[in-house]
Amino acid sequence: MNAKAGPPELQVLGTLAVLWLGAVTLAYVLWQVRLPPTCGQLHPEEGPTGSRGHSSSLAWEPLGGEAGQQPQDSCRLVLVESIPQDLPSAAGSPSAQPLAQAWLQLLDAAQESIHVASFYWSLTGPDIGVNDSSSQPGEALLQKLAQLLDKNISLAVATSSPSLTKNSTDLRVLVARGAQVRFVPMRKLTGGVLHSKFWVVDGRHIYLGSANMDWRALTQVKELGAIIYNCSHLALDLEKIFQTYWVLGAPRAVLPRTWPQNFSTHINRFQPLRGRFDGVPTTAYFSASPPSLCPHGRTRDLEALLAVMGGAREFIYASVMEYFPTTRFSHPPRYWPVLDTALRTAAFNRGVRVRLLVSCWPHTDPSMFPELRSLQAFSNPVAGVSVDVKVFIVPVGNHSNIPFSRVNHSKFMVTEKAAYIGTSNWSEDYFSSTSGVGLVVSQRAPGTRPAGPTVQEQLRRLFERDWDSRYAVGLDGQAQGQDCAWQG
Ligand SMILES: *[C@@H]1O[C@H](CO)[C@@H](O)[C@H](O)[C@H]1NC(C)=O
Ligand SMILES: *[C@@H]1O[C@H](CO)[C@@H](O)[C@H](O)[C@H]1NC(C)=O
Ligand SMILES: *[C@@H]1O[C@H](CO)[C@@H](O)[C@H](O)[C@H]1NC(C)=O
Ligand SMILES: *[C@@H]1O[C@H](CO)[C@@H](O)[C@H](O)[C@H]1NC(C)=O
Ligand SMILES: *[C@@H]1O[C@H](CO)[C@@H](O)[C@H](O)[C@H]1NC(C)=O
Ligand SMILES: *[C@@H]1O[C@H](CO)[C@@H](O)[C@H](O)[C@H]1NC(C)=O
Ligand SMILES: *[C@@H]1O[C@H](CO)[C@@H](O)[C@H](O)[C@H]1NC(C)=O
Ligand SMILES: CC(=O)N[C@H]1CO[C@H](CO)[C@@H](O)[C@@H]1O
Repeated sequence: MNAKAGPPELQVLGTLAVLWLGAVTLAYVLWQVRLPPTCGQLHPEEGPTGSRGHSSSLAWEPLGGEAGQQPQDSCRLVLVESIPQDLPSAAGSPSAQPLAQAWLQLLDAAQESIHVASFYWSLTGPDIGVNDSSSQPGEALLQKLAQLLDKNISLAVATSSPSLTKNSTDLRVLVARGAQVRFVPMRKLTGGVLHSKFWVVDGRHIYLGSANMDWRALTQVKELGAIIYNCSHLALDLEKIFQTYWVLGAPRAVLPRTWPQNFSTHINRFQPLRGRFDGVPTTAYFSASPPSLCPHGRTRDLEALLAVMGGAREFIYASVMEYFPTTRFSHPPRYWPVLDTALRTAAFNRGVRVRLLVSCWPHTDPSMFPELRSLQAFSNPVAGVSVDVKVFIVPVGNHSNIPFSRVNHSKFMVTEKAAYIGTSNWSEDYFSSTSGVGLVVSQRAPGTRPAGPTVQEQLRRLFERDWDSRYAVGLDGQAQGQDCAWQG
C-alpha cells in the first residue's frame, strides 16, 4: 500500500501527461500495457451493462472532441459549502455556493428519482431535543423531500445501521410518504460504518461532500462538497457505488467475495472520465472504501489520495477533521504512517509546499497533537522543506446549546493539479473498514477562451481563505492541544 513513488506511479504520471496533450494513440498503447490493479484488475473489454452508462469510449476521447458526447451531458460543477453561523469571513473573500441553497436547487431539478447515501439522519431540532432557529433549513429540506415524494418522485435512502440518531423521526416521516430506506449493517459486514454522503438525482446530477443529513451541517458545521449537474456518465458511475450499499442493505445480505460484473467500472484513476465541464477540459473519477466495497475497476479511496499527493509538484493543501498516522478503533492500536509518509515525501523529495488544516473542537482527542507537532517539526525552510500545520477552531459563541456542532467537518485536499473531495477522516480505519467515497477532479484552463478559474484553483482559494483566517491557529498558538476552546 506504500507504493507511492515507484516506477508504476511514474508510468501513470507519464500517461496522464501524455493525455493532457491529447495524444490518444500513445495513451492507447500505454493502456494496453498492464497497469497496476486498482481495487481489482481492469477488464477493458467488459462493458458495464446499461445503456447510457458506457463510459470507456468517452474516457478515451481526445480533449476537445465533442463527437460521441451525449447532448444531455454538458456537465457543470459547482463547489458548495456551509459556514457555521456567526463566523464572518473577511468581506470580499472567496466563497462557494451555500449548501442549504444548493441542496434545494438540486432537488428542484429532480423529476424522477433521488438516491441518498447517508451516515445518519437528523434534520429537525426535535430529533436531538434542541429548540434553535438554526434548525430551520434542515426542516425545510425534510419538507421538500416529502413534497417530492407526494409528486411521485421516488426516494431511496441507504443509511448506516445501527443508527446514531435513535430519536430522529425523519426517515419514518419519509417512509410514510413512500420512500424506500435500507439500513446497511456495516459493523457486521466490515466492522465499520456507512460514512458515505452523496446523492444521485435522476441518474444525471450528483452531490458529494462532507455534510451529513443533519440540520447542523447547514448552519453550525463547516462543510465542503460539490454538485455536478447534467453529467449522466458520472452519475451512473456513482449510482453503482450506491447500489453496493443498496444490495448490502437487503435482508440477510452478505458481503460478496467478488462483486457481480454490473457493479464494475471503467472510470477510475487510470481512466478518468474525460470531457468538458462548462467548456473546460476536465477529468474526474470516484474512489471508494473499504476495499471490500470496491468492485472491479474501482479505485480505492486511499489510493486516490496517494495518487493526488504523488502528482503534486508545487503544493498540497489539505483540510481534514482529524489526522492520525495510526488506527483509531482497533485494539491494540497500530502505527499507520501511509498518508504521513506521503506528505513528508512530497515535501522532502519534491519541494512541495505542504499545509495541513485540522479541526479542533472540544471533542478532539488530545493525542492527535503530538502527531501534528511531529509533522510540523519536519519543516525545514532552509533546506527547502516546507510543512505547516494549523488547527481550525470554530468559536462556540452563543451556540453552546447545540451539541456536536461548531466544528470544521470538511475533508478535502487540493494541489496545483487536482481537487479531492472526500468523506473520510485521515486515519487507517476510514480506509480499511468504514465506507467512504472520494471525488477527484482536475481541470485544465483552456488557453484560448476566457473561462472561470479551474476547480482546483477555486478550492485553493477557499483553503487559503480558511488558512489565513483568524480561526486557523498555529500549533504554538493558543491551541496547545488541551481543549480547543476559542479564546479570541
Ligand atoms: C441541464 O441541461 C439542460 C438542457 O439539457 C438545461 O436546460 C439545464 O438548465 C441544465 N441544468 C443545469 C443545472 O445546468
Ligand atoms: C432521546 O429521547 C429520550 C426520551 O425522550 C431522551 O431522554 C434523550 O435525551 C433523547 N436523546 C437525544 C440525543 O436527544
Ligand atoms: C422554541 O423557542 C421559542 C423561542 O425561542 C419558543 O417561542 C417556542 O415555544 C419554543 N418551542 C418549544 C417546542 O419549546
Ligand atoms: C403517482 O403514482 C400513482 C401510481 O403510479 C398514481 O396513481 C398517482 O396518480 C400518481 N400521482 C401523481 C401526482 O402523479
Ligand atoms: C446488478 O444486477 C443485480 C441483479 O439484477 C441488481 O440487483 C443490481 O442492482 C445490479 N447492480 C447495478 C450496479 O446495477
Ligand atoms: C449570538 O451572537 C451573534 C454574534 O456573535 C449575534 O449576532 C446574535 O444576535 C446572538 N444571538 C443571540 C440569541 O444572542
Ligand atoms: C471523525 O473524526 C471525528 C473527530 O475525532 C470523530 O468525532 C468522528 O467520530 C469521526 N467520524 C466517524 C464517522 O467516526
Ligand atoms: C452536526 C454534525 O454533523 N456533527 C458531526 C461532526 O462530526 C462528527 C464526526 O463525524 C460527528 O460525530 C458529528 O455528529
